[in-house]
Amino acid sequence: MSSPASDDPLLRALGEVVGHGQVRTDPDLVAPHEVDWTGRWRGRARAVVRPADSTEVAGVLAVCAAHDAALVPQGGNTGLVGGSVPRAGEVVLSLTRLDHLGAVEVGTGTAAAGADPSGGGAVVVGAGATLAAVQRHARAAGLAYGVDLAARDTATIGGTIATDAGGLGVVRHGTTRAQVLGLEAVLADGTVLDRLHPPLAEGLGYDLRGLLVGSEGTLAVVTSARLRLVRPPSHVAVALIATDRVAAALEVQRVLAAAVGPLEASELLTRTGLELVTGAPGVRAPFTDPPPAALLVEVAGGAQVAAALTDAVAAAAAEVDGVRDAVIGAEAGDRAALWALREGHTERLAERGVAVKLDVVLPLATLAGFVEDLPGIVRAAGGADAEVVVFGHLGVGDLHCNVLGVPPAAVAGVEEAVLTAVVAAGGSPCGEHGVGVQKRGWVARVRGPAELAVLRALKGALDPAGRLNPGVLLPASLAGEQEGPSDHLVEHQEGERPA
Ligand code: 2HG
Ligand code: ZN
Repeated sequence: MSSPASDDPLLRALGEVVGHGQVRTDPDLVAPHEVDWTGRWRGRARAVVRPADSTEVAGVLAVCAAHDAALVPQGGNTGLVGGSVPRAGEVVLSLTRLDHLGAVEVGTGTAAAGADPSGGGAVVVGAGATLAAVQRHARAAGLAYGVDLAARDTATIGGTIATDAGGLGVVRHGTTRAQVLGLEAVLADGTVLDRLHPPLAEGLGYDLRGLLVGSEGTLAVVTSARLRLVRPPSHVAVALIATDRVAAALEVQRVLAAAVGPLEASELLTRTGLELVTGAPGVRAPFTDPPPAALLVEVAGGAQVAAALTDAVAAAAAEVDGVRDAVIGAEAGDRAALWALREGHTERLAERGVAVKLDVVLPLATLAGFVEDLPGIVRAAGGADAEVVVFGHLGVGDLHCNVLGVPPAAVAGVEEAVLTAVVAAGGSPCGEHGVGVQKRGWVARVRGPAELAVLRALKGALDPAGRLNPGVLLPASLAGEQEGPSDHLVEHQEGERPA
Protein backbone atom coordinates (compact mmCIF):
# COMPACT_ATOMS: atom_id res chain seq x y z
CA MET A 1 0.00 0.00 0.00
CA SER A 2 1.03 3.59 0.49
CA SER A 3 3.58 4.95 2.91
CA PRO A 4 1.59 7.40 5.02
CA ALA A 5 4.05 7.21 7.87
CA SER A 6 7.14 6.88 5.72
CA ASP A 7 10.40 7.69 7.42
CA ASP A 8 11.73 8.77 4.06
CA PRO A 9 11.42 12.59 3.89
CA LEU A 10 11.19 12.47 0.08
CA LEU A 11 8.24 10.08 0.15
CA ARG A 12 6.53 12.10 2.88
CA ALA A 13 6.87 15.26 0.80
CA LEU A 14 5.61 13.47 -2.32
CA GLY A 15 2.61 12.19 -0.35
CA GLU A 16 1.75 15.75 0.58
CA VAL A 17 1.57 16.59 -3.14
CA VAL A 18 -0.32 13.60 -4.53
CA GLY A 19 -1.95 12.12 -1.43
CA HIS A 20 -0.18 9.47 0.61
CA GLY A 21 -2.23 6.70 -1.01
CA GLN A 22 -0.70 7.59 -4.37
CA VAL A 23 2.89 7.04 -3.21
CA ARG A 24 3.38 3.31 -3.46
CA THR A 25 6.16 1.32 -1.88
CA ASP A 26 4.48 -2.03 -1.32
CA PRO A 27 6.67 -4.49 -3.28
CA ASP A 28 3.63 -6.16 -4.87
CA LEU A 29 2.34 -2.85 -6.22
CA VAL A 30 5.76 -1.56 -7.25
CA ALA A 31 6.98 -4.75 -8.96
CA PRO A 32 5.01 -4.35 -12.23
CA HIS A 33 6.58 -0.91 -12.66
CA GLU A 34 10.11 -2.28 -12.23
CA VAL A 35 10.17 -4.52 -15.28
CA ASP A 36 9.23 -3.95 -18.89
CA TRP A 37 6.67 -5.94 -20.85
CA THR A 38 9.27 -8.23 -22.41
CA GLY A 39 11.01 -9.03 -19.15
CA ARG A 40 14.37 -7.95 -20.48
CA TRP A 41 14.69 -4.60 -18.75
CA ARG A 42 14.30 -4.38 -15.02
CA GLY A 43 15.57 -2.36 -12.08
CA ARG A 44 14.58 -1.00 -8.69
CA ALA A 45 12.19 1.83 -7.83
CA ARG A 46 12.32 3.86 -4.63
CA ALA A 47 8.57 4.35 -4.95
CA VAL A 48 5.86 4.72 -7.58
CA VAL A 49 4.16 8.12 -7.49
CA ARG A 50 0.80 8.58 -9.20
CA PRO A 51 -0.15 12.23 -9.69
CA ALA A 52 -3.65 13.10 -10.94
CA ASP A 53 -2.90 16.15 -13.08
CA SER A 54 -0.17 18.45 -14.33
CA THR A 55 -0.25 20.58 -11.18
CA GLU A 56 0.57 17.50 -9.14
CA VAL A 57 3.26 16.47 -11.65
CA ALA A 58 4.79 19.93 -11.20
CA GLY A 59 4.68 19.42 -7.44
CA VAL A 60 6.34 16.01 -7.74
CA LEU A 61 9.16 17.42 -9.87
CA ALA A 62 9.67 20.32 -7.48
CA VAL A 63 9.88 17.93 -4.52
CA CYS A 64 12.31 15.67 -6.39
CA ALA A 65 14.42 18.72 -7.22
CA ALA A 66 14.45 19.81 -3.58
CA HIS A 67 15.52 16.31 -2.49
CA ASP A 68 17.87 15.79 -5.41
CA ALA A 69 16.00 12.64 -6.40
CA ALA A 70 15.99 11.18 -9.90
CA LEU A 71 12.81 10.04 -11.56
CA VAL A 72 11.68 7.85 -14.42
CA PRO A 73 8.46 8.89 -16.20
CA GLN A 74 6.30 5.87 -17.07
CA GLY A 75 3.12 5.46 -19.10
CA GLY A 76 1.78 2.05 -20.11
CA ASN A 77 5.28 0.55 -19.84
CA THR A 78 5.03 -1.08 -23.25
CA GLY A 79 8.36 0.39 -24.43
CA LEU A 80 10.88 -2.09 -25.79
CA VAL A 81 14.26 -0.43 -25.20
CA GLY A 82 14.36 -0.04 -21.41
CA GLY A 83 13.40 3.63 -21.42
CA SER A 84 10.49 3.43 -19.00
CA VAL A 85 11.72 1.19 -16.20
CA PRO A 86 13.72 2.39 -13.21
CA ARG A 87 17.33 1.39 -12.99
CA ALA A 88 18.84 2.26 -9.66
CA GLY A 89 16.26 3.33 -7.12
CA GLU A 90 14.71 6.26 -8.98
CA VAL A 91 11.16 7.41 -8.27
CA VAL A 92 8.80 6.08 -10.93
CA LEU A 93 6.46 8.85 -12.03
CA SER A 94 3.43 6.98 -13.30
CA LEU A 95 1.32 9.17 -15.57
CA THR A 96 -1.61 6.82 -16.14
CA ARG A 97 -4.02 8.90 -14.06
CA LEU A 98 -3.58 11.84 -16.47
CA ASP A 99 -6.04 10.23 -18.85
CA HIS A 100 -8.41 13.09 -19.65
CA LEU A 101 -9.91 13.36 -23.13
CA GLY A 102 -10.89 16.88 -24.20
CA ALA A 103 -13.70 17.82 -26.53
CA VAL A 104 -12.90 16.96 -30.15
CA GLU A 105 -12.50 20.07 -32.29
CA VAL A 106 -13.98 19.01 -35.62
CA GLY A 107 -12.74 20.84 -38.71
CA THR A 108 -11.75 23.96 -36.86
CA GLY A 109 -9.83 24.55 -40.01
CA THR A 110 -7.27 27.29 -39.68
CA ALA A 111 -3.56 26.73 -39.65
CA ALA A 112 -3.42 28.45 -36.28
CA ALA A 113 -5.80 25.91 -34.78
CA GLY A 114 -3.66 23.25 -36.38
CA ALA A 115 -6.62 21.27 -37.57
CA ASP A 116 -6.64 19.53 -40.89
CA PRO A 117 -8.30 21.87 -43.43
CA SER A 118 -9.47 18.84 -45.39
CA GLY A 119 -11.95 18.14 -42.61
CA GLY A 120 -9.98 16.62 -39.76
CA GLY A 121 -9.72 18.14 -36.34
CA ALA A 122 -7.80 18.16 -33.10
CA VAL A 123 -8.13 17.09 -29.49
CA VAL A 124 -6.32 17.76 -26.22
CA VAL A 125 -5.63 14.59 -24.23
CA GLY A 126 -3.69 13.71 -21.11
CA ALA A 127 -0.34 11.94 -21.36
CA GLY A 128 -1.79 8.92 -19.57
CA ALA A 129 -4.68 8.35 -21.98
CA THR A 130 -4.21 5.10 -23.84
CA LEU A 131 -3.91 5.10 -27.59
CA ALA A 132 -7.09 3.00 -27.81
CA ALA A 133 -9.03 5.48 -25.67
CA VAL A 134 -7.95 8.35 -27.93
CA GLN A 135 -8.85 6.36 -31.05
CA ARG A 136 -12.32 5.54 -29.66
CA HIS A 137 -12.82 9.16 -28.66
CA ALA A 138 -11.86 10.40 -32.15
CA ARG A 139 -14.05 7.77 -33.81
CA ALA A 140 -17.07 8.88 -31.80
CA ALA A 141 -16.64 12.30 -33.46
CA GLY A 142 -16.24 10.76 -36.93
CA LEU A 143 -12.45 11.24 -36.97
CA ALA A 144 -9.35 9.12 -36.46
CA TYR A 145 -5.92 9.41 -34.85
CA GLY A 146 -3.12 8.63 -37.30
CA VAL A 147 -0.96 6.57 -34.91
CA ASP A 148 -1.88 2.96 -34.22
CA LEU A 149 0.06 0.12 -32.56
CA ALA A 150 -0.69 -3.43 -31.51
CA ALA A 151 -0.13 -2.30 -27.89
CA ARG A 152 -2.90 0.31 -28.26
CA ASP A 153 -4.87 -0.83 -25.20
CA THR A 154 -1.96 -0.19 -22.85
CA ALA A 155 0.45 2.21 -24.58
CA THR A 156 -0.16 5.82 -23.58
CA ILE A 157 -0.05 9.01 -25.59
CA GLY A 158 2.79 10.26 -23.38
CA GLY A 159 4.87 7.19 -24.14
CA THR A 160 4.25 7.44 -27.86
CA ILE A 161 5.32 11.09 -27.75
CA ALA A 162 8.41 10.24 -25.70
CA THR A 163 9.61 7.75 -28.31
CA ASP A 164 8.10 9.45 -31.38
CA ALA A 165 6.31 6.19 -32.16
CA GLY A 166 5.48 5.42 -35.78
CA GLY A 167 3.24 2.38 -35.76
CA LEU A 168 1.09 0.78 -38.40
CA GLY A 169 -0.07 3.97 -40.13
CA VAL A 170 3.36 5.57 -40.32
CA VAL A 171 3.68 5.39 -44.10
CA ARG A 172 0.46 7.44 -44.43
CA HIS A 173 0.54 9.80 -41.47
CA GLY A 174 4.18 10.00 -40.40
CA THR A 175 5.39 9.42 -36.86
CA THR A 176 3.86 10.88 -33.70
CA ARG A 177 5.87 14.08 -34.27
CA ALA A 178 3.63 14.88 -37.24
CA GLN A 179 0.48 14.57 -35.10
CA VAL A 180 1.50 16.69 -32.13
CA LEU A 181 0.13 20.22 -32.54
CA GLY A 182 0.85 21.40 -29.03
CA LEU A 183 2.22 20.18 -25.73
CA GLU A 184 2.11 20.85 -22.04
CA ALA A 185 5.18 19.66 -20.15
CA VAL A 186 6.77 20.06 -16.75
CA LEU A 187 10.42 21.01 -16.50
CA ALA A 188 12.90 19.45 -14.09
CA ASP A 189 12.42 22.22 -11.52
CA GLY A 190 8.63 21.90 -11.56
CA THR A 191 7.86 24.77 -13.95
CA VAL A 192 4.88 24.08 -16.23
CA LEU A 193 5.52 24.84 -19.89
CA ASP A 194 2.21 25.40 -21.66
CA ARG A 195 2.46 25.10 -25.45
CA LEU A 196 -0.84 23.32 -25.94
CA HIS A 197 -2.23 26.07 -28.13
CA PRO A 198 0.77 27.70 -29.72
CA PRO A 199 -0.19 31.08 -31.17
CA LEU A 200 -0.15 31.81 -34.88
CA ALA A 201 3.44 32.99 -34.54
CA GLU A 202 4.58 29.44 -33.75
CA GLY A 203 7.71 30.14 -35.74
CA LEU A 204 8.76 32.79 -33.24
CA GLY A 205 11.85 31.19 -31.77
CA TYR A 206 12.93 27.62 -31.10
CA ASP A 207 10.53 24.73 -31.69
CA LEU A 208 10.11 23.40 -28.14
CA ARG A 209 7.37 21.00 -29.14
CA GLY A 210 9.65 19.41 -31.73
CA LEU A 211 12.43 19.20 -29.16
CA LEU A 212 10.34 17.36 -26.59
CA VAL A 213 8.83 14.80 -29.00
CA GLY A 214 11.25 11.87 -28.98
CA SER A 215 13.20 13.12 -25.96
CA GLU A 216 12.21 10.04 -23.91
CA GLY A 217 11.55 11.92 -20.70
CA THR A 218 15.11 13.24 -20.46
CA LEU A 219 14.31 16.94 -20.95
CA ALA A 220 10.85 17.38 -19.41
CA VAL A 221 7.75 15.37 -18.52
CA VAL A 222 4.96 15.68 -21.09
CA THR A 223 1.60 15.95 -19.31
CA SER A 224 -0.85 16.78 -22.13
CA ALA A 225 -0.86 17.02 -25.89
CA ARG A 226 -3.02 18.53 -28.57
CA LEU A 227 -3.19 15.98 -31.36
CA ARG A 228 -4.07 16.27 -35.01
CA LEU A 229 -7.04 14.11 -36.02
CA VAL A 230 -7.73 13.02 -39.56
CA ARG A 231 -10.88 12.20 -41.48
CA PRO A 232 -10.93 8.40 -41.86
CA PRO A 233 -11.35 6.95 -45.33
CA SER A 234 -14.86 5.80 -46.19
CA HIS A 235 -13.69 2.38 -47.43
CA VAL A 236 -10.48 0.40 -47.07
CA ALA A 237 -9.22 -2.92 -48.35
CA VAL A 238 -6.26 -5.06 -47.31
CA ALA A 239 -4.05 -7.42 -49.29
CA LEU A 240 -1.42 -9.89 -48.18
CA ILE A 241 0.91 -10.71 -51.05
CA ALA A 242 3.27 -13.67 -50.88
CA THR A 243 6.63 -13.22 -52.59
CA ASP A 244 9.76 -15.28 -52.86
CA ARG A 245 12.11 -12.57 -51.54
CA VAL A 246 12.11 -9.21 -49.76
CA ALA A 247 13.26 -7.43 -52.92
CA ALA A 248 10.06 -8.58 -54.68
CA ALA A 249 7.91 -7.38 -51.75
CA LEU A 250 9.59 -3.97 -52.04
CA GLU A 251 8.93 -3.89 -55.76
CA VAL A 252 5.25 -4.79 -55.24
CA GLN A 253 5.02 -2.01 -52.65
CA ARG A 254 6.33 0.49 -55.23
CA VAL A 255 4.00 -0.70 -57.96
CA LEU A 256 0.91 -0.67 -55.70
CA ALA A 257 1.70 2.78 -54.30
CA ALA A 258 1.81 4.10 -57.85
CA ALA A 259 -1.42 2.32 -58.82
CA VAL A 260 -3.69 2.69 -55.77
CA GLY A 261 -1.66 4.83 -53.34
CA PRO A 262 -1.13 6.54 -51.08
CA LEU A 263 -0.91 3.37 -49.04
CA GLU A 264 -2.61 3.54 -45.64
CA ALA A 265 -0.17 0.90 -44.38
CA SER A 266 2.60 -1.23 -45.86
CA GLU A 267 4.11 -3.92 -43.65
CA LEU A 268 6.63 -6.69 -44.15
CA LEU A 269 6.22 -10.21 -42.81
CA THR A 270 8.75 -13.00 -43.33
CA ARG A 271 8.63 -16.77 -43.23
CA THR A 272 9.76 -17.32 -39.63
CA GLY A 273 7.25 -14.77 -38.37
CA LEU A 274 4.41 -16.19 -40.44
CA GLU A 275 5.18 -19.68 -39.11
CA LEU A 276 5.07 -18.30 -35.58
CA VAL A 277 1.73 -16.50 -35.90
CA THR A 278 -0.03 -19.19 -37.93
CA GLY A 279 1.11 -21.81 -35.42
CA ALA A 280 -1.15 -20.28 -32.76
CA PRO A 281 -4.45 -22.05 -32.05
CA GLY A 282 -7.39 -20.98 -34.20
CA VAL A 283 -5.35 -19.05 -36.76
CA ARG A 284 -5.98 -19.84 -40.42
CA ALA A 285 -2.81 -19.79 -42.52
CA PRO A 286 -3.28 -17.52 -45.55
CA PHE A 287 -0.96 -19.58 -47.78
CA THR A 288 -0.24 -23.31 -47.97
CA ASP A 289 3.49 -22.67 -47.67
CA PRO A 290 4.62 -19.64 -45.72
CA PRO A 291 6.51 -17.52 -48.28
CA PRO A 292 9.97 -16.06 -47.62
CA ALA A 293 8.47 -12.54 -47.63
CA ALA A 294 4.94 -11.16 -47.63
CA LEU A 295 3.65 -7.64 -48.03
CA LEU A 296 0.57 -6.49 -46.12
CA VAL A 297 -0.96 -3.35 -47.59
CA GLU A 298 -4.05 -1.37 -46.74
CA VAL A 299 -5.47 1.09 -49.25
CA ALA A 300 -8.34 3.57 -49.07
CA GLY A 301 -10.88 4.50 -51.70
CA GLY A 302 -14.53 4.48 -52.62
CA ALA A 303 -17.02 1.63 -52.45
CA GLN A 304 -15.06 -0.24 -55.15
CA VAL A 305 -11.74 -0.12 -53.32
CA ALA A 306 -11.46 -3.91 -52.87
CA ALA A 307 -11.99 -4.47 -56.59
CA ALA A 308 -9.43 -1.77 -57.40
CA LEU A 309 -6.92 -3.38 -55.05
CA THR A 310 -7.57 -6.85 -56.50
CA ASP A 311 -6.87 -5.52 -60.00
CA ALA A 312 -3.78 -3.67 -58.87
CA VAL A 313 -2.39 -6.76 -57.12
CA ALA A 314 -3.01 -8.85 -60.25
CA ALA A 315 -1.19 -6.25 -62.35
CA ALA A 316 1.69 -6.16 -59.87
CA ALA A 317 1.93 -9.96 -59.93
CA ALA A 318 2.26 -9.84 -63.71
CA GLU A 319 4.86 -7.09 -63.59
CA VAL A 320 7.03 -8.13 -60.65
CA ASP A 321 9.10 -11.27 -60.74
CA GLY A 322 8.66 -13.43 -57.64
CA VAL A 323 5.01 -12.89 -56.66
CA ARG A 324 3.57 -16.25 -55.55
CA ASP A 325 0.06 -15.67 -54.30
CA ALA A 326 -2.21 -13.05 -52.73
CA VAL A 327 -5.19 -12.81 -50.41
CA ILE A 328 -7.53 -9.82 -50.46
CA GLY A 329 -9.42 -8.71 -47.37
CA ALA A 330 -12.52 -6.78 -48.44
CA GLU A 331 -14.90 -7.27 -45.51
CA ALA A 332 -14.09 -6.13 -42.01
CA GLY A 333 -13.65 -9.67 -40.66
CA ASP A 334 -11.23 -10.67 -43.42
CA ARG A 335 -9.25 -7.47 -43.03
CA ALA A 336 -9.00 -8.04 -39.29
CA ALA A 337 -7.81 -11.62 -39.84
CA LEU A 338 -5.00 -10.41 -42.10
CA TRP A 339 -4.03 -7.66 -39.68
CA ALA A 340 -4.03 -10.15 -36.80
CA LEU A 341 -1.23 -12.04 -38.55
CA ARG A 342 0.92 -8.92 -38.45
CA GLU A 343 -0.13 -7.73 -35.01
CA GLY A 344 0.31 -11.14 -33.43
CA HIS A 345 4.08 -11.15 -33.93
CA THR A 346 5.14 -9.48 -30.68
CA GLU A 347 2.98 -11.63 -28.42
CA ARG A 348 3.87 -14.89 -30.17
CA LEU A 349 7.55 -13.98 -29.91
CA ALA A 350 7.18 -13.26 -26.20
CA GLU A 351 5.77 -16.76 -25.72
CA ARG A 352 9.03 -18.13 -27.11
CA GLY A 353 11.23 -16.30 -24.59
CA VAL A 354 12.95 -12.96 -24.15
CA ALA A 355 13.93 -11.94 -27.66
CA VAL A 356 16.76 -9.56 -28.43
CA LYS A 357 14.76 -6.79 -30.08
CA LEU A 358 16.50 -4.56 -32.57
CA ASP A 359 14.39 -1.90 -34.20
CA VAL A 360 16.31 -0.34 -37.07
CA VAL A 361 15.76 1.68 -40.23
CA LEU A 362 17.25 0.81 -43.60
CA PRO A 363 17.27 2.75 -46.84
CA LEU A 364 14.95 0.93 -49.23
CA ALA A 365 17.89 0.45 -51.60
CA THR A 366 19.84 -1.74 -49.15
CA LEU A 367 17.00 -3.21 -47.07
CA ALA A 368 16.54 -6.47 -48.97
CA GLY A 369 20.25 -7.31 -48.92
CA PHE A 370 20.39 -6.57 -45.20
CA VAL A 371 17.48 -8.93 -44.46
CA GLU A 372 19.12 -11.69 -46.52
CA ASP A 373 22.38 -11.34 -44.61
CA LEU A 374 20.71 -11.20 -41.20
CA PRO A 375 20.40 -14.93 -40.34
CA GLY A 376 24.13 -15.39 -40.98
CA ILE A 377 25.01 -12.31 -38.94
CA VAL A 378 23.00 -13.41 -35.90
CA ARG A 379 24.31 -16.98 -36.02
CA ALA A 380 27.90 -15.82 -36.28
CA ALA A 381 27.46 -13.62 -33.21
CA GLY A 382 24.82 -15.53 -31.26
CA GLY A 383 25.56 -19.17 -31.96
CA ALA A 384 23.95 -21.87 -34.03
CA ASP A 385 20.60 -21.66 -32.21
CA ALA A 386 20.12 -17.95 -32.84
CA GLU A 387 17.09 -17.44 -35.05
CA VAL A 388 15.90 -14.11 -36.40
CA VAL A 389 12.31 -13.04 -37.04
CA VAL A 390 12.11 -9.87 -39.13
CA PHE A 391 8.97 -7.83 -39.72
CA GLY A 392 8.09 -4.17 -39.69
CA HIS A 393 6.96 -1.02 -41.35
CA LEU A 394 8.28 -1.58 -44.85
CA GLY A 395 6.86 1.65 -46.20
CA VAL A 396 9.38 3.61 -44.15
CA GLY A 397 12.14 0.98 -44.01
CA ASP A 398 11.65 0.40 -40.26
CA LEU A 399 12.44 -3.24 -39.46
CA HIS A 400 11.91 -5.08 -36.19
CA CYS A 401 14.64 -7.71 -35.96
CA ASN A 402 13.82 -10.11 -33.13
CA VAL A 403 16.48 -12.64 -32.31
CA LEU A 404 15.55 -15.74 -30.32
CA GLY A 405 17.82 -18.41 -28.88
CA VAL A 406 20.72 -16.15 -27.94
CA PRO A 407 22.66 -17.22 -24.83
CA PRO A 408 22.88 -14.33 -22.30
CA ALA A 409 26.62 -13.97 -22.79
CA ALA A 410 26.15 -13.43 -26.52
CA VAL A 411 23.42 -10.76 -26.37
CA ALA A 412 25.79 -7.79 -26.53
CA GLY A 413 27.65 -9.39 -29.45
CA VAL A 414 24.43 -9.94 -31.40
CA GLU A 415 23.37 -6.34 -30.86
CA GLU A 416 26.78 -5.08 -31.90
CA ALA A 417 26.88 -7.25 -35.04
CA VAL A 418 23.35 -6.39 -36.22
CA LEU A 419 23.58 -2.67 -35.55
CA THR A 420 27.03 -2.47 -37.15
CA ALA A 421 25.60 -4.12 -40.26
CA VAL A 422 22.71 -1.63 -40.25
CA VAL A 423 25.06 1.33 -40.16
CA ALA A 424 27.26 -0.24 -42.86
CA ALA A 425 24.13 -0.53 -45.04
CA GLY A 426 23.52 3.20 -44.63
CA GLY A 427 20.76 2.75 -42.04
CA SER A 428 19.98 3.97 -38.56
CA PRO A 429 20.46 1.73 -35.51
CA CYS A 430 17.39 3.29 -33.98
CA GLY A 431 13.83 3.34 -35.30
CA GLU A 432 10.44 4.03 -33.77
CA HIS A 433 11.10 2.24 -30.47
CA GLY A 434 13.54 4.92 -29.40
CA VAL A 435 17.02 4.79 -27.91
CA GLY A 436 16.23 3.94 -24.29
CA VAL A 437 18.93 2.17 -22.37
CA GLN A 438 19.55 -0.31 -25.13
CA LYS A 439 21.08 1.96 -27.73
CA ARG A 440 22.39 4.96 -25.87
CA GLY A 441 25.98 4.01 -26.69
CA TRP A 442 25.07 4.28 -30.36
CA VAL A 443 24.08 7.91 -30.04
CA ALA A 444 27.73 8.82 -29.59
CA ARG A 445 28.74 6.50 -32.42
CA VAL A 446 26.45 7.83 -35.11
CA ARG A 447 26.15 11.52 -34.32
CA GLY A 448 29.05 13.85 -35.05
CA PRO A 449 31.00 15.85 -32.42
CA ALA A 450 29.19 19.11 -33.19
CA GLU A 451 25.79 17.46 -32.79
CA LEU A 452 26.87 15.74 -29.58
CA ALA A 453 27.96 19.07 -28.15
CA VAL A 454 24.49 20.48 -28.87
CA LEU A 455 22.80 17.46 -27.25
CA ARG A 456 24.96 17.90 -24.17
CA ALA A 457 24.15 21.62 -24.02
CA LEU A 458 20.40 20.96 -24.34
CA LYS A 459 20.43 18.37 -21.57
CA GLY A 460 22.53 20.67 -19.41
CA ALA A 461 20.14 23.57 -19.97
CA LEU A 462 16.91 21.69 -19.27
CA ASP A 463 18.04 19.12 -16.71
CA PRO A 464 21.35 20.34 -15.32
CA ALA A 465 21.31 17.90 -12.39
CA GLY A 466 20.56 14.90 -14.60
CA ARG A 467 17.46 13.91 -12.64
CA LEU A 468 15.13 13.16 -15.57
CA ASN A 469 15.29 9.55 -16.74
CA PRO A 470 19.02 9.11 -16.09
CA GLY A 471 20.64 6.33 -18.08
CA VAL A 472 18.28 6.78 -21.02
CA LEU A 473 18.93 8.16 -24.52
CA LEU A 474 22.20 9.99 -23.84
CA PRO A 475 25.48 8.21 -23.23
CA ALA A 476 26.74 8.83 -19.67
CA SER A 477 29.47 11.14 -20.93
CA LEU A 478 26.89 13.47 -22.48
CA ALA A 479 24.25 13.32 -19.78
CA GLY A 480 26.50 14.73 -17.08
CA GLU A 481 25.87 11.57 -15.05
CA GLN A 482 28.04 10.89 -12.09
CA GLU A 483 29.74 7.54 -11.93
CA GLY A 484 27.09 5.60 -10.07
CA PRO A 485 24.62 2.77 -10.10
CA SER A 486 22.92 3.93 -13.28
CA ASP A 487 26.13 3.16 -15.13
CA HIS A 488 25.83 -0.46 -14.08
CA LEU A 489 22.32 -1.06 -15.08
CA VAL A 490 22.51 -4.30 -16.90
CA GLU A 491 21.63 -6.41 -13.90
CA HIS A 492 18.19 -6.66 -15.55
CA GLN A 493 19.44 -8.07 -18.80
CA GLU A 494 18.18 -11.54 -19.61
CA GLY A 495 15.91 -11.50 -16.61
CA GLU A 496 13.01 -13.77 -16.21
CA ARG A 497 9.81 -12.82 -17.97
CA PRO A 498 7.35 -11.20 -15.61
CA ALA A 499 4.64 -13.46 -14.27
C1 2HG B 1 5.23 -3.49 -33.96
O1 2HG B 1 5.45 -2.85 -34.99
C2 2HG B 1 5.85 -3.02 -32.68
O2 2HG B 1 4.45 -4.45 -33.94
C3 2HG B 1 6.57 -4.13 -31.89
O3 2HG B 1 6.70 -1.96 -32.91
C4 2HG B 1 7.74 -4.72 -32.62
O4 2HG B 1 7.92 -6.62 -31.17
C5 2HG B 1 8.50 -5.86 -31.94
O5 2HG B 1 9.70 -6.00 -32.21
ZN1 ZN C 1 6.64 -1.20 -34.94
